[in-house]
Amino acid sequence: MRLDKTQLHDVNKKQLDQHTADFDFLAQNLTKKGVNVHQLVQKLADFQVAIPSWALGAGGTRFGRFGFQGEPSNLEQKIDDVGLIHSLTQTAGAISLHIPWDVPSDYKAIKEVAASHHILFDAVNSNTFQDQKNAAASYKYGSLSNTNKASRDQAIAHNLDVINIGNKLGSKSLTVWLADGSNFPGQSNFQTVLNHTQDSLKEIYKGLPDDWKLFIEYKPYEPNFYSTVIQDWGTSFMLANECGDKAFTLVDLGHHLPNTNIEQIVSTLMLKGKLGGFHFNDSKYGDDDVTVGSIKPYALFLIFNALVYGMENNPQNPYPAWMIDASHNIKDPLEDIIQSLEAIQEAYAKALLIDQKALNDAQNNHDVVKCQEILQDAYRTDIRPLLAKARVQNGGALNPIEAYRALEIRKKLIGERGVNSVASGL
Ligand code: PSV
Ligand code: MN
Repeated sequence: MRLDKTQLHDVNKKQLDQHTADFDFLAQNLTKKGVNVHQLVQKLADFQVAIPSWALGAGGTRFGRFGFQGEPSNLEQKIDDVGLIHSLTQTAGAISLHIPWDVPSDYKAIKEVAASHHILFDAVNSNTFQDQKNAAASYKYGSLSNTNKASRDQAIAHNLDVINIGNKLGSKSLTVWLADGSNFPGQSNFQTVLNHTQDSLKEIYKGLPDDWKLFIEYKPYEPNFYSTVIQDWGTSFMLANECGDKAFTLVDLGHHLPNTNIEQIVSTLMLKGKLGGFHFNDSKYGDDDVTVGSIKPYALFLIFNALVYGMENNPQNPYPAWMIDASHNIKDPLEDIIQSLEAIQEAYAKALLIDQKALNDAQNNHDVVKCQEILQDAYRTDIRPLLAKARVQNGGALNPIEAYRALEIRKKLIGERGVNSVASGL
């Protein structure tokens, strides 16, 4: 289904007076403080986040999965869902595909569907954490790191296939996340598996087109619970460096042990020009299973402060590829993604409000209290009218969740796809 612009316009109309009053009040105050509001809104309007093709259906846990009615059951429908989110938020202008879950059968047709929604194809993701039907070799004991050469070769060949598929769609990057690791002490030799991983990544890197990037994602644990081969940013950074200039580290917010200082990791990587990709989610205990900004919004703001600083001061770092990477099993997935996008934009806007010049002066004067005041002044500003302005300016909804519900989008999707349609995903 597609959104009818006039319907959206009608929903917005009811909230327009209140929005205008809120925006004018905020814009006046910010202008008094020397903020260029127009520029700020434009930056928000330009900020786009890719939606992973696996997050459009209900997620699951190892204890089961509760489906969500009207899930997209093929790639075209997944792109339609991203199109819906993008129409409402104007922030989701790209999709990130997971191969082999989402291999297009008709490339031309799929590209046309995406183009009709103004959706680009962002990084393509390989999958060497599951054995596919009729696969010759198994990944049970690892993929790129496996001591069995046949498994390594198969995993390398798969990544090269993924590059090929992405190339036909216009993607420009490959994300490699490895589940490889061990469950028990002594199960594997740390040096051997790391060497195999390095060699395998170099083989993949050789097949990377000149204008492509390789993103190497890290994760401390799960599905393996004793060791993970690419467990932290240092390992990823080292592997990326050994591969070459087109290889980068990918930071996924959920892939850190509790209380890790992620903003410091981001700063170090950007200084060294090696932050390539970024996955958004939030977590209380581990991994990535809750909505962005729902648990630690202040931490997200501090991370965005590091990202904004890097984007403004580190020309050696490419513009990062942004993606939401969350998958849980309770909410309507589309509503959840809309909430995540709002939280991302909110943290970004607040980070943009930080008076960097004043902060730098306070840092140089060792005025620690002032440093905190500057950060918290930005964080405590209710910037939501700026987000609404950026959305509406691009043709989106003043309040995407309210519009989604007012337009009964889920009900219509169920009508079109049925109650039992199931999306592939994590
Ligand atoms: C597993 O943790 C994971 O969520 C990784 O973050 C990847 O990005 C994603 O799956 C898809 O492979
Ligand atoms: Mn991820």
